[in-house]
Amino acid sequence: MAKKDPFTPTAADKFTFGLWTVGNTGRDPFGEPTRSKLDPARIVELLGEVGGVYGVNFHDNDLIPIDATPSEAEQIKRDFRKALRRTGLKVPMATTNLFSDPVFKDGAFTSNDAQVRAYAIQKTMRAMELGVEFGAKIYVFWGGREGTDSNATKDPVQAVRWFREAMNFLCKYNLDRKLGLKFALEAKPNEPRGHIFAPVTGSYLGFISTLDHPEMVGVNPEFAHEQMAGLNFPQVVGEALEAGKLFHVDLNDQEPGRFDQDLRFGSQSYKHAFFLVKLLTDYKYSGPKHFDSHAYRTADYADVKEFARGSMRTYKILESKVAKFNKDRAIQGLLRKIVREDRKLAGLVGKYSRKSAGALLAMDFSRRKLAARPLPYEELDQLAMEVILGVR
Ligand code: DIG
Ligand code: MN
Ligand code: MN
Repeated sequence: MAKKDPFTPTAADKFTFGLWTVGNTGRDPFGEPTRSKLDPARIVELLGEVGGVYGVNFHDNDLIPIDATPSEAEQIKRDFRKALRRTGLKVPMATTNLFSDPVFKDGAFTSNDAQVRAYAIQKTMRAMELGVEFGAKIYVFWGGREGTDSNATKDPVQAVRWFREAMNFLCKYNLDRKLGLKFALEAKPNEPRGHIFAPVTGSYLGFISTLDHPEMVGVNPEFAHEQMAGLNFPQVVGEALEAGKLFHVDLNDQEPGRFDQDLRFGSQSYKHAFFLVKLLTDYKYSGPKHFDSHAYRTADYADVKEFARGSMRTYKILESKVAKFNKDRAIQGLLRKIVREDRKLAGLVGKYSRKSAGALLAMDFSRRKLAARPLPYEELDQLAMEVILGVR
């Protein structure tokens, strides 16, 4: 009996891809498509052929072209539903395309034109219904066009207020229609706008608390987007997890200082990828793991399938390395040594009182002694690297 490959994905991993990811036709700002356009049902079949994929996500217009007639839309939905049934794939997440059509050239929810803002809300309500029709439970908002190319064109204060107005309206629509969606806001610092509003996940973590229904809204951090902003993705996701707001996550990869490459997960920054997988594993993240990425423009569809397989396989390989890290006696010994708790201080600092403030003020801390404490971080990082490099 052939030994089971321990890195074979299953639906239990909740790996998902967007129709637009494996369906990416290779077009870029400097070149025409290198792959034929596949219809949604064929993309679902392709993911079924890859094996181990849990679900497929879509923007409204990935599924139903913006100018489709009602009968064309019904046919597309019938074919898509049949392909989902045949492959067993789910639709965990849906979202709205508020960035492709020229009407959104100056933003959607933050357009300077009230009619465009209203149309964007209307389009999103319809897209929410479409997502729920296929079982989506999470609804992502990525404001690709919400921003400026010149600060002269938009008041950043007003932009936040317009965005909040749209989100409050749509939260109420979600409640009113009992759609049961959880909203996940996705940040990106730039591209396609020179400066996108809410550039990083942290911007949204602050914004959510100002909404009428903050409980309904979380974040969808994307690896490449935070890297584009020069941030440490595992730390970004840690903040979202701690806030109870990690509703979804977009996995891919990125080289520093470049356009949004949406590279295959783990193909560049595998140290950050390792610590991200460690965080999601240690904190038992149970949401979808969405590969919002695409194959190189040079790939044909056979290679696109390899891209999808490689994305999931790398995640599973890193999971096995996290298990090694968490069981490694030398590493765990060092971790126990470097973190020093103090019960007396915890009682003092953990809960303010005049008494505790007085006691703290009266304390004598020996700075020199504290500064002299050994912190074997080189040793620890080397051991971590040896796990990642596969020699431990
Ligand atoms: C880009 O990273 C954005 C769009 O692809 C989509 O709106 C969102 C969902 O993953 N990510
Ligand atoms: Mn991206
Ligand atoms: Mn994304």
